[in-house]
Amino acid sequence: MLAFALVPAVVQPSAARADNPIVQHVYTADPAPLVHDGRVYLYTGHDEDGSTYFTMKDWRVWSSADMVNWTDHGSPLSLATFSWASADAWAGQAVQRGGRFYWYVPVKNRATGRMAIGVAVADSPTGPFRDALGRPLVENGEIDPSVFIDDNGQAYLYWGNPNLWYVKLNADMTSYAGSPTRIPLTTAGFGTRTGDPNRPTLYEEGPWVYKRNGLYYLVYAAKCCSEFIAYSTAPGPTGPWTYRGTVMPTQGSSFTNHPGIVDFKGNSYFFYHNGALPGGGGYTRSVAVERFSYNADGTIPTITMTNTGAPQAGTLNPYVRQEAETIAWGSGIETEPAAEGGMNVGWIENGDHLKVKGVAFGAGASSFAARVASGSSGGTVELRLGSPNGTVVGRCGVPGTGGWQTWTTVTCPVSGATGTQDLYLRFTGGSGYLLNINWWQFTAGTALTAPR
Ligand code: FUB
Repeated sequence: MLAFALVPAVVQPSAARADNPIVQHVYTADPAPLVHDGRVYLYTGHDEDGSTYFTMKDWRVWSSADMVNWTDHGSPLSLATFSWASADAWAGQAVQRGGRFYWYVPVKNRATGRMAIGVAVADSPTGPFRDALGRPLVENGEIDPSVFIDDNGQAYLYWGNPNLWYVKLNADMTSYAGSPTRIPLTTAGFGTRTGDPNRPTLYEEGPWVYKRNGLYYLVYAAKCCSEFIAYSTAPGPTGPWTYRGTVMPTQGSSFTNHPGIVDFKGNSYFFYHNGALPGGGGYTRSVAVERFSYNADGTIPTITMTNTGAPQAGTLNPYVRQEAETIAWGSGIETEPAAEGGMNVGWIENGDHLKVKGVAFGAGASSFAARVASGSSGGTVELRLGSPNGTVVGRCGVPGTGGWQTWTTVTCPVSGATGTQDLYLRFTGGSGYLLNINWWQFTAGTALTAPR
């Protein structure tokens, strides 16, 4: 934890909400999910606290094995990654190819003052990402790149507002063949917009392209400036597109919305953003997710925003090390890079808590260990079931360790934690910041020894 003067403002969610939006401690926008190796990685933008414009400086990565407990991987990509970019870390998408991860993002080119598309590359889905080219991949003043790789290996980059463009990417994913082509925005392809003679169709921005059962889907934000999500389909990756209607109606307090769709563990998921957190709105957005099923004819049903979100896909194992920043709902906390690696939860005050959903204790846990640090006099980690005020199954004292990144492992006995439960780590103590927590792990059975 840094000096208190540098502490960011905390987004304070109300305790009564359920588990959607999926991140509570920062505002997130423009979701781009990617399934890799049994997890869904979620790439988002980041709206600054109190923002009054799309003042966006970095992107964030999150991941989950169950769609409800999300691990914060911090910010492995920012404007600073692109030496030629000056502003506007807007909506992008990451894709995987040949063991590498390519993240396409729109940013403002300092030299031209126009929006351009940059591409960053990494060897892991969580980065670190580096600028692949040292210059824009393509620049025509338009935004919101989306990449689709067809079954034959041909990759396509789509982007645009107010137009819609595509170009064929080469196999290196960082160069392209031919020239960008403008997709005809016909009313047959993209619906009819009334009231704006300059924009006769509904297409606005945020394309998301994928293929399912041989049909190509193009999902997008429609009709500024109380956007809804619409989609079109085509027999091929470049069209001709046919307008298919609404995926998500206009709803909530954000005037933009932004789609991302993946299949994960046998179900389909629709990611979007809204202004549903306290302080939320058009420039302080939050990413949320809903599970859905395609209709039998392949059409997408109308999906509405909820504050419950997707059901949990599986359970969480408390008997392996879990990162403290794996959270279903956080109240009052922040995260930061940990000196030991990864992220830790910090800025914890009396009464703050973390919810971890669907924890499979099975026959029972006997002890709890946590990796903690405290630059003050510490506090207590209460282990509660079902709610922040639910049954206490353990209490772990945390001493002052001499620094917010001076880590030690504390253990405490546990009793009464059986079956599958929502676990709450509730933090108590005096005034001010109490402690940081990096990871935790329960031990099964009756022994009261720490697992490490
Ligand atoms: O987040 C900035 C911009 O708002 C995105 O690029 C658009 O898709 C809209 O969501």
